Amino acid sequence: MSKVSIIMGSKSDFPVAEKAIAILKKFGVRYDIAVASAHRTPGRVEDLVKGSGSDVFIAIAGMSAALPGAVASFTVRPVIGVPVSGTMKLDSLLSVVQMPPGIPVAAVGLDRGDNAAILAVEILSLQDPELRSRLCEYRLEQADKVIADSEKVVADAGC
Ligand code: RP5
Repeated sequence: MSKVSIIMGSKSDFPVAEKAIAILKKFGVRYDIAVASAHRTPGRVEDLVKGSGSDVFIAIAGMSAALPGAVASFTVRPVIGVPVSGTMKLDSLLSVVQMPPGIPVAAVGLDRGDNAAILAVEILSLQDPELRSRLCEYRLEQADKVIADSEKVVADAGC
């Protein structure tokens, strides 16, 4: 059974979903993915959420991005919203962040499918020590990269 369900408001959101998929694959977390629009197919959103056995949802949407909030309205499991950047940028960001009291959505930055997946893995790691140790390794990998980048910048600058 999937641990994370990714729902996109449109197929056009797939490039953002791909970032989440890459992280979930890296951590060996089972996931499923579907397209369901809060405005165009509200009943499908409800069916998908209520029929899902996943522990965490990642909802990806742009423009008037109601999808993460709609997903949250059908479950008490954590929902991570990913605003997709369009021409206006702030529209989707504010739509995801500005939830009314009582129905929270954890919002990540514009197009940050990767961060949504990392946050999902962090939530799952609360009950999974193996996942937690992989997260610690991932942090070390990032730190090593910063140090390597710094050394390269210094070398390239001829300091
Ligand atoms: C939103 O509207 C979708 O999540 C997408 O980001 C945006 C545009 O959708 P399409 O017109 O590409 O289907 O509902």
